[in-house]
Amino acid sequence: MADCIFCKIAGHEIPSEVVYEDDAVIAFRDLNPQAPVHVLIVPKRHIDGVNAFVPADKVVVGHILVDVAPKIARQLEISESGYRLVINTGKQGGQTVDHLHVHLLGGRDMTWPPG
Ligand code: DGP
Repeated sequence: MADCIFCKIAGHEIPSEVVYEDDAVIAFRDLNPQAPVHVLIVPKRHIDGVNAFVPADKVVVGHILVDVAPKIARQLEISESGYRLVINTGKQGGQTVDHLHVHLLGGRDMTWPPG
């Protein structure tokens, strides 16, 4: 999608620190990390966010949660210590980029609820 920053990152038009990539997904370090490990896992195909899901999105969302997130956690050695997966949705949910992304946060103790 034109003017979508994460589409541009997915297309390697804008540089990022990629930690994982396959045909459907790219994962890269957050520009403004909130934890020692802060990675954004993003479908390459543009999806606005959770409210825009259609049934076919189950495949890529399932891939992110079942395959990619735990793989990156192992790769970055936070699998055993623990980590948090977050999807901010809409204005009050704190979503600032309208391209679906799953935050993977770890490397420190998390507090609850998030502020
Ligand atoms: P959210 O607030 O849930 O929409 O998270 C958006 C995140 O995206 C935020 O933590 C900062 C990050 N971000 C925004 N622009 C860029 C960028 O150009 N590169 C990278 N690596 N991260 C970005």
